[in-house]
Amino acid sequence: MDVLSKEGAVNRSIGIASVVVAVLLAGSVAAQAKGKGKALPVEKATLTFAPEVPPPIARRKPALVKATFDSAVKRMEITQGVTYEFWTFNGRVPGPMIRARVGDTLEIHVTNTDASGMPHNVDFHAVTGPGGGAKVTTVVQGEERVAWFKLLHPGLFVYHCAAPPVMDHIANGMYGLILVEPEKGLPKVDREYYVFQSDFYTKDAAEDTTHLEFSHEHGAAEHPRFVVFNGKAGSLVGDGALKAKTGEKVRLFFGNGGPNLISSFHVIGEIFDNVYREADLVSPPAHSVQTTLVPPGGATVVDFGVEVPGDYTLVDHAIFRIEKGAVGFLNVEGEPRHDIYVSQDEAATCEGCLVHP
Ligand SMILES: [Cu+2]
Repeated sequence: MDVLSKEGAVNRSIGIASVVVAVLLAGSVAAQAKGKGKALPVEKATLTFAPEVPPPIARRKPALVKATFDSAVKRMEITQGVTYEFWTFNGRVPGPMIRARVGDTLEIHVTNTDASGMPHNVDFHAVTGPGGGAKVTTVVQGEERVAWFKLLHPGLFVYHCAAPPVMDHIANGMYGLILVEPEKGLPKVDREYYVFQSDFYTKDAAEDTTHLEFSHEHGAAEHPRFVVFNGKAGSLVGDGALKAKTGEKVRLFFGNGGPNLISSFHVIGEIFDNVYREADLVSPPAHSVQTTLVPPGGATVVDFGVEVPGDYTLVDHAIFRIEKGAVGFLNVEGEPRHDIYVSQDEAATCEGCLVHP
């Protein structure tokens, strides 16, 4: 099997463990895909980084969907001019987004290139079984583990590292989203984006510092220095802003890694046409919603049409958090709609305004 062909990085016991896992899944799609019985189509997952979303699933039958997650520590900006040692999946925060379909089997390869020697793993909230897969995907530097998980429930799910201490692995950036489409897929929209909120905790430092370090103590006290979208203050500002045109329907796949804060997710100037509350893609969505709650380890899917051109602001409506980075923009281009939004005077911007550019 391919797990054994990896250039000596995988030891024999891991190979045997993988065989055992595959045998235990005998009769399952994973075993079938390995030549026992009717083969399932095998496809490599299209992995995207926020704010990009993998394309909708066109097929209407189950498949074996393969993905590889590598864990590593990487120094990147957390806000302009200030770096932080993030713990990452595939070198980014949040990690890649996976898109699959209910009934698919996820074949996940988990590797570790973290020179610190820390173990890492993946707990997929989309997975049914102990630890969401964490228990069978724990790896240290140079190892690879493979596991097969049948995706029994549709929904938008968070995944995260759950190696001990779990709060440190989440607080440092090891999370992301997996979308499991319902059998018939999701209603078509014009644009889809991946937005992920999280809070970061750093040691006290001088105002002019250019590097910040993690503080477990501030995490335990739930005292964040940053609350951000897509891993960095300002990731959805300026050139990073999301884009749309008037008349289009926009969908946001929104997750919250926490580790501590519940998001009161709101888009200033918009009302959500559809909210798939708690990312439940089975029940009918709620309509005409202003703000929706997204807990740590939870997600939501919101759809809205954009009618009026201009800048729309993504916030956590626990509004002090915009000073900690929880603000982003959606720029909408198009012709004015004076039948919907009109004023006597031109728009004016207040000095220092963080939400109305
Ligand atoms: Cu980890």
